[in-house]
Amino acid sequence: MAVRGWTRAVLTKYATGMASGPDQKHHQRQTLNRALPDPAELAAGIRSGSRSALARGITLVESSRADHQAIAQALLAELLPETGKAVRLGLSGTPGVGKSTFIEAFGRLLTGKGLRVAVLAVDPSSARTGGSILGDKTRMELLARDPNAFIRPSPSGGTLGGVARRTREAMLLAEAAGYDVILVETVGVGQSETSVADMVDMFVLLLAPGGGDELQGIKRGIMELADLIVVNKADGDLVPAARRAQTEYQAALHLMRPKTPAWAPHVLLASALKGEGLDKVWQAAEAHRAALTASGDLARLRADQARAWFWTELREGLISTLKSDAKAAALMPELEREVEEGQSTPTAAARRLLDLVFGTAEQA
Ligand SMILES: Nc1nc2c(ncn2[C@@H]2O[C@H](COP(=O)(O)OP(=O)(O)O)[C@@H](O)[C@H]2O)c(=O)[nH]1
Ligand SMILES: [Mg+2]
Repeated sequence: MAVRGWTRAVLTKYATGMASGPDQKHHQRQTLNRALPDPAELAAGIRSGSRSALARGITLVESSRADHQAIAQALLAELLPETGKAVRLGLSGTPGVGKSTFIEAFGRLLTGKGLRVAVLAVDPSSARTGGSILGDKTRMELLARDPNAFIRPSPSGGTLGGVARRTREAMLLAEAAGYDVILVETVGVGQSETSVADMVDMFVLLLAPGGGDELQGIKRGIMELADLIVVNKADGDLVPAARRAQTEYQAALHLMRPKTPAWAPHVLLASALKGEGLDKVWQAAEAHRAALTASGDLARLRADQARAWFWTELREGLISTLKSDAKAAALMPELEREVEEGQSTPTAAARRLLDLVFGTAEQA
């Protein structure tokens, strides 16, 4: 396999960079083994359900070090046949809507049914805020201690694309570890909803009860992503407002074109705080999965997502190849200036850079 060949090359490179005496060699091999786990061994640990092996695998996936990435990719290649079995759910909502409270209660409902639940997050702002999950882990205290749940905060730092990729790969590892449901949380800011919707089977939008103007504040694009809307906090004095919101959102959804004829997005009421309405949310997730499996949409959706992810990787890989090419990197500022000053068209400037690195069909 190409990935394995590449991994071996990188590992060999690291291993051969070591000192020569037999003792030293032995010592350094041990150090290497400690620092860099064997992908097959780690895969076995993850398969067996070891939480520390899964956590270690995710740490490798999140690392930007070339040697860590090589092992992470070997690990993923090893475990790929065991991925894809989980129900992949996305959950989004603005801060304060009750995501953490919901995940705690919903997660415990699922583990109570004998299901194993992994909670991951996509939060590109987590470097600043400490993470959407980590920041309020107190709201998930019981779930965090549940042996059938695994909670992992968002990888910190990096671009949304980078964070999303690491979360996708963490999701694959969690699936190989036998988790039945993967919940991917994201804070409702900017593009993160789209990137989560692009990696899950079902996207759930959590909203709070509010007046009519509430509806105006929600971007149409975000509502279009939703397979299910849950109006949270439908308890106490908020019940009438929650019912009104349900009617309004339902009317708004009717005006949108559904993603597939197999599933009509709809609006449920819940109280994460009181644990009410959560069973209905799970029933909807099961019905969604059954409908999309029967129609063939689930397989198509996942194939589309994998293909789109491949192209994203390819684009990002090409850009970083260009940037790490010394000649190209040296030419870039000059080309940027020419484009800024109108001396060159962006097309021609990009062409020159590509020709420099890859050559042209004419030259070949
Ligand atoms: N009344 C009521 N309050 C809730 C409910 N769910 C969450 N909250 C409260 O809303 C606040 C924000 O909740 P949190 O889970 O941290 O929201 P997050 O920022 O989306 O993760 C907290 O004070 C929660 O106790 C609910 O179903 N009903
Ligand atoms: Mg939260």
